Amino acid sequence: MTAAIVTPKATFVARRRALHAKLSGPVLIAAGEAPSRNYAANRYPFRASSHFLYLVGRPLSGAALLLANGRSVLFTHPPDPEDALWHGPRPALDAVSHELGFADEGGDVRPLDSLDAALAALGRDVGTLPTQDGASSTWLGERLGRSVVARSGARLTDARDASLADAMIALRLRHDDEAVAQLRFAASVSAEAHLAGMRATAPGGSERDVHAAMLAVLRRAGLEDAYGPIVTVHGEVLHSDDHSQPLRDGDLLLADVGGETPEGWAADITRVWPVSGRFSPTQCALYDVVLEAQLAAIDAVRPGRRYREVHDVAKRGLVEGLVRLGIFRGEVDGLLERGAASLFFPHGIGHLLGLDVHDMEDLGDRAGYAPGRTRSATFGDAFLRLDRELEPGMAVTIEPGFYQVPGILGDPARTGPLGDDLRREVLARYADVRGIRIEDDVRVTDSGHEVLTEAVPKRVDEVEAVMRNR
Ligand SMILES: [Mn+2]
Repeated sequence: MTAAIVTPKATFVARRRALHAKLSGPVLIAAGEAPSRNYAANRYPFRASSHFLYLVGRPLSGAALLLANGRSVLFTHPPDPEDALWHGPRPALDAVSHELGFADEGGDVRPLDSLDAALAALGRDVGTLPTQDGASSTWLGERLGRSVVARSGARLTDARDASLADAMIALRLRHDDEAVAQLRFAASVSAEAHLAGMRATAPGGSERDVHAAMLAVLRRAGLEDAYGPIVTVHGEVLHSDDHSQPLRDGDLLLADVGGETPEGWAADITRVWPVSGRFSPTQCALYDVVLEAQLAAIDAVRPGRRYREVHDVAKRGLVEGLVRLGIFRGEVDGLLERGAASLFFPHGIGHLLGLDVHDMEDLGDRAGYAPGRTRSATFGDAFLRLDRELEPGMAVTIEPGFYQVPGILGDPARTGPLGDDLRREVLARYADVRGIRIEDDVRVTDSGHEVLTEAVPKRVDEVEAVMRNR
């Protein structure tokens, strides 16, 4: 098992310095609150804001980082005699200051109840970022004397907030060496989880067996889920969160599972394997079509390449493969123009990966789309989450799929343009494939790319070999 990696405090100092250099005024970045579940004292596990984690590295619930006039000041809860009884003792503020590098950079760590006075001294003329939930927005809004938006997709109407968002994006788009080490750690443990999932799969079992085996690997290594795990024999339900189905001989199981490190860095891996341990000939044929499209898309990842073109490479590879199988008839360019790819692959080829599994999607498309670019209006392409030129240091996922979604294949508005060139009598032979997705995490290097998740087998013979030895 890979040992946990702790980012040195000098990295957080360097990141805060880099942000200071991009700021034109004071900013406050809140960690967020832990929301309560069924009653106030029973809380959801706390997950700090990714922007806060990027700059501070520790999930300090309720804390906030103030960057003003070149100084970094962390406001957090001071030790309380009650802590020892309920949660264990908290470190003294000057210990936190040394541990997280604030002392080293001439910054400071102060009690949270002195934040309002510090903000008042700045005339509360302070930029901030959208929060993760309503409670955090309320808290932050009270501090700043204005409303602060919650959650993703929010349009930033305040110029100070927009400028802070752009500064964070400029830093977080390209990962530093310590971020890459975290991504590798998340990838390596998540890869082991997928191998454990393959080994826990057997006819007569349940999706829950596989789900539990995969999560056990993550938890033992200290990782939480980076997103809601998908472990399903209904891969055509793109984000299924049901894990209750029985595993039957002849089913394909789709697992989209990735962990996040204690510092918050994510992995995002999808594999598909046969419950029986052997792909049927029809499953094998379609799986290979998706795999070829995925390998072609990964091959296209390099600096300067526009990510939308990588999406197009995957769409073309998929349609070429489906023509080879006889599911489509005709010439590939024309089929693509008539929406052939999105009938079976109705989502984007992937997204940015970092501290968020969809990195910085809390800022809407501001991070994913280069200035001036907007989402396509075309079905399928509209779900593309990234449209930038790739640059060294970026990390993205590459995750094409093939799904037989009844709501799409039964919709004349979608299938009509293909007419008889969608050969349903051929498609009917592939009824034992409901959903396939193959997803890897790929880092853009100076000369090309590095697949961070290559430890998870994906060729048919490799997957079958793992399952033979289970
Ligand atoms: Mn993904």
